[in-house]
Amino acid sequence: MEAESIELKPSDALLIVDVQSDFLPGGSLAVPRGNEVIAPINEMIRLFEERNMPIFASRDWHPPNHCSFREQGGPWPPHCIAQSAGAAFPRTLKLPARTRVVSKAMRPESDAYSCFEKTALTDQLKALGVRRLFVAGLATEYCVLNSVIDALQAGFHVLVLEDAIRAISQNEDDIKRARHAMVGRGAIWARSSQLR
Ligand code: VGL
Ligand code: ZN
Repeated sequence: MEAESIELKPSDALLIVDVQSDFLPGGSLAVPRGNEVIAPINEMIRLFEERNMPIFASRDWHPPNHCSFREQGGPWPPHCIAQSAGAAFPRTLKLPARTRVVSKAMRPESDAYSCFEKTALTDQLKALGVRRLFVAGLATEYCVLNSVIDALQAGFHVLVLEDAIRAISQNEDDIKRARHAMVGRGAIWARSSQLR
């Protein structure tokens, strides 16, 4: 059976979560097959560009002494240090110049998996009249999960594009748990090829 198509509406926005070089193969906190999100995201960018609809890209933008780094007692290797090559969006990701960039977790003492945490994203979206978000990016069980939960909490309709997200964990149960946490709160699971 063919999946239903999803018609884009003027009140939609695309939210690309943390597609940064450090999260791609070869990066310091590589998400396995993270590079596979780029092609479907580029296709969605094209659709949103055609209609001149909002495109947001979040980025992890840590100071060199960030609390999530192992040297500081955190769980992660250093990654996405502000201004570094690893924090940059990859050249293969075709972000238009008008993309609204949301930087997060910029202070040494606090981490933020959600791009809504201590950012102006909710206000920016509401100011643009956005009601529905198409979410893609990295990583499924961290920043995608927490951003989707906060988006739903803020009252947005959320579609998660399953072919345009990848997880750090390769454990199917972890991935299932993340999906259930999103769908259980009202997120819609979809594929980028359904967008029209
Ligand atoms: C992320 C781990 C650490 C993410 C950010 O973007 O999912 N994961 N920092
Ligand atoms: Zn981080």
